[in-house]
Amino acid sequence: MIIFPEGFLWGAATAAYQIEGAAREDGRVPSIWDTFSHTPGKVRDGHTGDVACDHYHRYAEDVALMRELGLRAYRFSIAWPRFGTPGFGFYDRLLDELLEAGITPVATLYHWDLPQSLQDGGGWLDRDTAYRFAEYAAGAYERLGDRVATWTTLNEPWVSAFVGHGSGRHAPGVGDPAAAFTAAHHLMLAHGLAVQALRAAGAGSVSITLNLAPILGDEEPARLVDGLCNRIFLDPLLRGVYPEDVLAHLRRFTDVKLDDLETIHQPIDVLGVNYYSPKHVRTDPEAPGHPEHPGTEGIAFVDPDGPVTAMGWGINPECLESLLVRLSREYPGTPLLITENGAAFEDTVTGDDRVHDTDRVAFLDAHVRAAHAAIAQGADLRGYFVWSLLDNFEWAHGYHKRFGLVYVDYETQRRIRKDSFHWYRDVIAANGLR
Ligand code: GBH
Repeated sequence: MIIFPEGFLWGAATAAYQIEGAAREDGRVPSIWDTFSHTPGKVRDGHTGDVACDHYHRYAEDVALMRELGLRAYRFSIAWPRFGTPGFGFYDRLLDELLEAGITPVATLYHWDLPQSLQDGGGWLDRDTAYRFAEYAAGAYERLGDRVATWTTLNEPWVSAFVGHGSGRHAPGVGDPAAAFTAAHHLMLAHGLAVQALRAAGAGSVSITLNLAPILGDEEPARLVDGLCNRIFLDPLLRGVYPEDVLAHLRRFTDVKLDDLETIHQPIDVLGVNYYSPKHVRTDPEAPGHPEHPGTEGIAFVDPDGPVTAMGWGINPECLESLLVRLSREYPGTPLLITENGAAFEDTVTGDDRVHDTDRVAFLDAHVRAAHAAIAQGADLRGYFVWSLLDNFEWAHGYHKRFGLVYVDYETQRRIRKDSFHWYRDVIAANGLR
């Protein structure tokens, strides 16, 4: 038997734009993802988050599913575009429902839905956006702080910076290396200012979630790419410095003002880790570099040679284990939460109304075991959240990729529990697996 520490936080995660819908209700203002998804050619088949899983109206049914799963915690995001509007009351209702069900709420303040009005003023390329974010954080705390257990400032600043501004595959769709690095720094500043604002308002537990990827392959390029993906956030957040090699990239591409490290280096109570797959690199003098990794001329990003998910991402649970062990050794003293782990596969509903997602069960099973192995090696891991509770709007892939424990029929909004839902319920009930 593999048994987790008592009080281990078994959870599931979602994000506002991916599930809520109700995009024009109760005063919600447009975000960069409304603009982006409504721009032809940006999202597969022109899908948008206008309706999504209609969770804004169906939250009670969805919390009932969480209760049935036995979730100890639920990680959701608050839509900045609803802040200061009557629709913000949605989070009052959601939180009350969660607490009623005995589920611990973990709230993320920014999961990529920047108000379009702020984008029009420069978005993350403008320092001022970081100050606006801190004001929003304080205001959200004032409204909801009595019921949220842990506040997460940002979800995956790497994606906001380098996918949003480097390759432009995500909103706001900018393709400019200078913009990517500038956004990365301003996101870090926003985090630091928001932590200060949350603390001043009385918040107890504060965190940030990073997507971290072990980099496999030739040593020299692996080290460089590790800097650009992982240490560029870990070191300022947890050590108060930009590593020398990363600083060289920042300085090569941008003249943004960088002397904010004291502000960025705020103590946090827990580090959220989103883990999906490692990246593989190789030295290749011919390689042009990768738009999401500016500064990688001469480095080839290669496809994994083992099994992959429907996203084409390699399946590698050992890398979750090594990542957690590395974090606990190189950045000791900060408890860890796996705030996302999961996989998309081609799910089909069978005649008897079931979804036999054996591949997802195997994926989750292997990663839960890897998490346990990391704990056995001393990693201070406090919880594990599956991405995702529900199938949802998978950004540029629209509704074509399904990550949920629960299948969503987007025609009827009917929810169908997948086999992985039943598997996870058993894991939570046993606090482990055999
Ligand atoms: C998360 O981001 C998001 O937080 C969430 O909203 C989203 O729905 C979920 O994941 C699923 O996509 O091409 O093999 O090198 C995921 C961040 C960064 C993970 C890029 C995969 C590329 C893997 N992703 N990474 S690979």
